[in-house]
Amino acid sequence: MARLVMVSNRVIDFNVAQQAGGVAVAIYNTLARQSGFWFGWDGQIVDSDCAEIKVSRANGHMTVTEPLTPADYAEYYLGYSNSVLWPVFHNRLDLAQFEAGYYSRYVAVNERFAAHLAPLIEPDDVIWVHDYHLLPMALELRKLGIENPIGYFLHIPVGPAQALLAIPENKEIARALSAYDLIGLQTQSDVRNLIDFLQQSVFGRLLPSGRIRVFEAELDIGCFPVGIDPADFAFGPGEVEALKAADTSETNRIIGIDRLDYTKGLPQKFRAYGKFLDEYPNYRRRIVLSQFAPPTRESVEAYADIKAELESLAGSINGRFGELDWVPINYIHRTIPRAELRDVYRLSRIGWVTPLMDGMNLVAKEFIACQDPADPGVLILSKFAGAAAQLTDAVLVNPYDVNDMVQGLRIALEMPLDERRERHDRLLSGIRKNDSNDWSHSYFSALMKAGQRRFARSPK
Ligand code: GDG
Repeated sequence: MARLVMVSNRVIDFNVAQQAGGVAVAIYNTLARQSGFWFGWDGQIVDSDCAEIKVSRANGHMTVTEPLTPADYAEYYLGYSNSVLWPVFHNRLDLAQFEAGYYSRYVAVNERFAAHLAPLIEPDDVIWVHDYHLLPMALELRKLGIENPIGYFLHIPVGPAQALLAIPENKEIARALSAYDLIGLQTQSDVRNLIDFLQQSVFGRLLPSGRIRVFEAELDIGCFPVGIDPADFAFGPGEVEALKAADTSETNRIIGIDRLDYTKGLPQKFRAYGKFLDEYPNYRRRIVLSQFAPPTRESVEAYADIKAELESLAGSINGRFGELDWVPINYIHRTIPRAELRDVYRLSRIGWVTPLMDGMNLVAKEFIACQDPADPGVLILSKFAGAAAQLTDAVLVNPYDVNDMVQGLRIALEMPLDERRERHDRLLSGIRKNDSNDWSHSYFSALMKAGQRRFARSPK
């Protein structure tokens, strides 16, 4: 079988517990099943131009990593990736910072990664690049003569073409995309938006085959919704009993787990929770919202703003409704160990996942996987998460509409057991069917086919 070379901005050490972040979780699960290696940044920032490349092997897995310089970190990572591409693709043009210098550093880091990766590529390797940090990777690898199939999967959503067209380098981005054999996206709506963008930015032409012609290339763009591995969240014999015995809480826990990101709709969630307590006083003392919000990209201004806003909202709700023996919001701004996630999900009656826009959202799927089928909790899910296209049996809400959020919470809290079971049953079978294995297999085989088509077309 072909070796799979995964390329992503951040490589997570297979030796350490997994950290927060959906992309790492998805790649980690795939490489646990297929031979190959994982290439990217090791998370270190080193003040030197002669970056040292590290090869590590652990439990049969290989990673090849290198550090970034402080300027790379500021301009490639915090700058172009997280202050331009992330907000624009999430349709937040108001938060985009189009600073001079960001783009050239972004391309330079991609060029350097490609120069370090190219010598490691063998003829039968299949290269799978992940996410918005590495959009130009295929173009840079092609310049170095790499002819292997190269696929790209974008984990984030694709906002409307009008937003993408505002990026000063939008034509360069379209050209960079055209160097891939296959572009994978999370939803059909993302596929439509990207095609629309390519048509408007560089006169891309939709072909009868469904592919799109961009410059000289014929691109495949498809929808491959990322899944989880439900086995990661399974409970062994006796584990649930021990967990329940240790749980002394008498309130119904509502769980939120989101990186502290402005796309995750956390202030909207807190405001809706405050309104709910106001309108339904009989629920006071009976529920607690436990919101984990691990820190992320803290040096980007927009992230510091959201942190301050949330702290103030949590403080004012607790101040207004709290009692000596009841705190309505339990707000935790730390990363929790992955091993504990499963228990927290299981002990919660409600999973409250209401991003303003999200590529997929794995937390929604993880919550479902952890529930007791005989007495399951209820998932409240934003209509604007990619996951909503699949998880139609969740209580779907509009996070911008505070009344809809309040009613969603009420419906979830009051849902009868029969209905909870039926909904959970359908949700769980969907998650099992479209799991992470299915995601990587279907993407990988589509990439092999797309690679063969390009090979057949290229001049001999
Ligand atoms: C991107 C896209 C897309 C969270 N907090 C902790 C923790 N997590 C884990 C969760 C989950 C993952 O991180 C988060 O994944 P999401 O999918 O919810 O969100 P993003 O990080 O924004 O991921 C997203 C995803 O890529 C995959 O394609 O779904 O739309 O934005 O697995 O459990 N894990 C630990 N401690 C925490 O505090 N250990």
